[in-house]
Amino acid sequence: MTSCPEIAATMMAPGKGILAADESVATMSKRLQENGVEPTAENRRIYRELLASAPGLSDSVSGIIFCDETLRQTFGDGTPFPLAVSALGILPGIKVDTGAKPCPGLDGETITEGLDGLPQRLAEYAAMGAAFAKWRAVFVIGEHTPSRGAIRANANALARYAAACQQAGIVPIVEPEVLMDGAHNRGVCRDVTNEIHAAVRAELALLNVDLAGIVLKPNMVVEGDRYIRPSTPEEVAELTVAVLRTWPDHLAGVAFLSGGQEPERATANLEAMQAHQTPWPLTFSFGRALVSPALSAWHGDPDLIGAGQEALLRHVRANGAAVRMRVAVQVN
Ligand code: 5MM
Repeated sequence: MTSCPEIAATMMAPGKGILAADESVATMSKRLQENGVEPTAENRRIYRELLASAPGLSDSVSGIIFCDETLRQTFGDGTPFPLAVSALGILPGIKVDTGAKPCPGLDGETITEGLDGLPQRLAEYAAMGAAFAKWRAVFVIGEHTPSRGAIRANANALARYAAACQQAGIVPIVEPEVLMDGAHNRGVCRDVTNEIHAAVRAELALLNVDLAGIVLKPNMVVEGDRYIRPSTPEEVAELTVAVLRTWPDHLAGVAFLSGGQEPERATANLEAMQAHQTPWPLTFSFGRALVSPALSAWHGDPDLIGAGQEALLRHVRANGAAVRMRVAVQVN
């Protein structure tokens, strides 16, 4: 059996990132409808097959995160998704949280759920071929948020999830996301992200999670979407890397979420990060910044599957190229 550190190293292969195609049924249905596509299970399946089968995707993508529905579906030729993507040289992953729900006791804040029965679900996903998993905790910057209670509760849940994954031989992607919503500047985002990462690290340590066998999926440190001046890629990179330096050298790697940034901005920020020397690789695990252009280009038209794939590949290649800038820096 391949160990978690070995799988994590494959996920962080030089020049590659991870595609987040794990929208829940509700989110995916909403996005299909926004693009004029009927939100049926079959249309969700066709769309995910469009993404996963884009020619040459594995040149820049090491893994794809799916949701439960997709993992149980098949390609048009009848091959189950996990086996089909494995045959294409891509690791299949599974989102195992069941969503961020209102947290009792914490007005307006959420706790991500999904721990009940998790070991059993992980065993089933492993048998289906899943190599890694994902769990996302969500934090909102407000006048009094995120509270210490929300940070501690979500950090603990992330650690329990991560420990359960490693016990099942599945690499956990640990995703603490500070949303971009708000009028705060990037310094506030840095401070909040720092506090959350410290809590997550402490909880991971208490449950003996091996950092060499996890992939951290954080937000970039950016200003809120209602702040007056957008930060430059260099400013984003400097603060983001400063926060990440609090993680030990043996962390397998960092794969950023895009968080609603324009695709070009997310890529430029990722590229700027590569100028910083770090003990772990920095890559992408974008959702919207990769799949939104593909969804708009396809918009449910069977004749436009190729156009959807081309839109995906354009963005995937751009991010792969951004990540390879670092490889060039390291080699020289
Ligand atoms: C693809 O969206 C993921 C699942 O979202 P829902 O459970 O809300 O439907 C999401 O967790 C995603 O993997 C991360 O937020 C990263 O995606 P972005 O678009 O922020 O890069």
